[in-house]
Amino acid sequence: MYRLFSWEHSYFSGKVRSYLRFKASQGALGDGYEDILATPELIAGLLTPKSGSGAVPQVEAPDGTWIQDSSDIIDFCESAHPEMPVVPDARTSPRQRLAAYLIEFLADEWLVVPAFWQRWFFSEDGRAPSHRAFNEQQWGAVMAAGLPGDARRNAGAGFFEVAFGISTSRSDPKGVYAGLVHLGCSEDTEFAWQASQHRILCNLETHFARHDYLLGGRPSLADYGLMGPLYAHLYRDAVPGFYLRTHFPLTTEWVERTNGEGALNARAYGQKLYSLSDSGELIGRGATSDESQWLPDDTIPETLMPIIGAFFDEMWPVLKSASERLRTFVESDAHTIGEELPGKTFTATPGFFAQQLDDGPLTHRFEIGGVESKRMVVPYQIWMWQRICDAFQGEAIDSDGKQILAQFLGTFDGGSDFFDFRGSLGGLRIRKEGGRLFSEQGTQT
Ligand SMILES: N[C@@H](CCC(=O)N[C@@H](CS)C(=O)NCC(=O)O)C(=O)O
Repeated sequence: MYRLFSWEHSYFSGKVRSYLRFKASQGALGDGYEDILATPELIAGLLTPKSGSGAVPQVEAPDGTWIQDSSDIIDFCESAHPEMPVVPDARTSPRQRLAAYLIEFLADEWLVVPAFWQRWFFSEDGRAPSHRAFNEQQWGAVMAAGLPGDARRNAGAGFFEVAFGISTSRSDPKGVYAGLVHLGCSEDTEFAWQASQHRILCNLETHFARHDYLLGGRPSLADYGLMGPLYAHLYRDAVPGFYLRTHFPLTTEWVERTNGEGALNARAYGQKLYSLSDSGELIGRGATSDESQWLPDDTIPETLMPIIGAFFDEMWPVLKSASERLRTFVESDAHTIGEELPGKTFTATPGFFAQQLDDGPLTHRFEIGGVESKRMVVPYQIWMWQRICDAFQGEAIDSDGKQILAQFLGTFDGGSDFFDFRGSLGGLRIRKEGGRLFSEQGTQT
């Protein structure tokens, strides 16, 4: 069995759990998986020594391989269990493959900002409505697992003060509050980030009026990627959860469908809808749209185009500018190729504060919704871009496929540069070892 170490309230755990549940439900995950609550004891004594990172989710494969990072976990399982794939094939479906990766990227590394903001804004002192109590309880369930309910709640409340300085979140942001500022979500930009999320939710609601999943009637990496922001933060957390249910009912239904817990009305892949024959027999058919398949002939649903458009309009310019800053830093005397780079996304990495904060070399100006601000460079995001480019290299794609992709990318502002990773980074590559990132000089394009 696989072992998934996760939290119910964690962004990236929601992504991996729903994916593993799907694979297991299709008999495509060997002996299945056990979902294990990653308590502080397990994080300190097991996860961190194994991967160099205390982040969740992490997975131990049946052969003992240890995998940190939601994208690596999915890549590992897809290659070990190719049945019922969630990533469309590069040769037969290059557009759908690229769309799935881009939506995962947007969900992981752009929507993370507004989704985090929602959780922590509505937990601050004096907010109305407030879901602080719910948030304390869900964190306490991890911090003091197994203790009585009120002790769990107190543990959550204490942790918010000690780790995140919640009562001084605005005047002296710490922990997650500092992380939001490091990612460019400050008093100047917070509502522009919310507007960005709102536009994407509106586009999703339009899409789900026609299709049950992002690529049609069957789930893909795009769906599991979007479960990051949509499950733990925008669906489970009480204030955004109310807003999602009341304003975006189809997107809410999609969360239940994609989470695969068996919500009957939501009609998950593999579930049947029954009608009666003339003689009163039950006749079953696939319950999801589009004959329970991705759209035929590598077609991108028309309603998906604005969501991919959001990637190119909003996130892509920021990523390009971040990659220029990273390249300049790596080529400077301050760095030697092969050295470690800052790690995962939520906050600046200890040991790199001088680079990622204030006006350090790993900070840059960016714009959101017409507001200009500053944020840190996150090398992990450049690694994700590299991972997508690698997924279209070599044998994986033929020249027809390349042409199809060039045409497709040409329909988005700046899209034609997407596969020029090598040109943009000047040959720099990022090597990921468990939860740690290092620069390296590459030969691959
Ligand atoms: N890029 C990573 C991010 C993982 C991550 O940052 N997880 C969060 C929870 S969703 C976490 O563990 N935060 C607490 C910590 O880093 O100590 C992934 O895709 O798995």
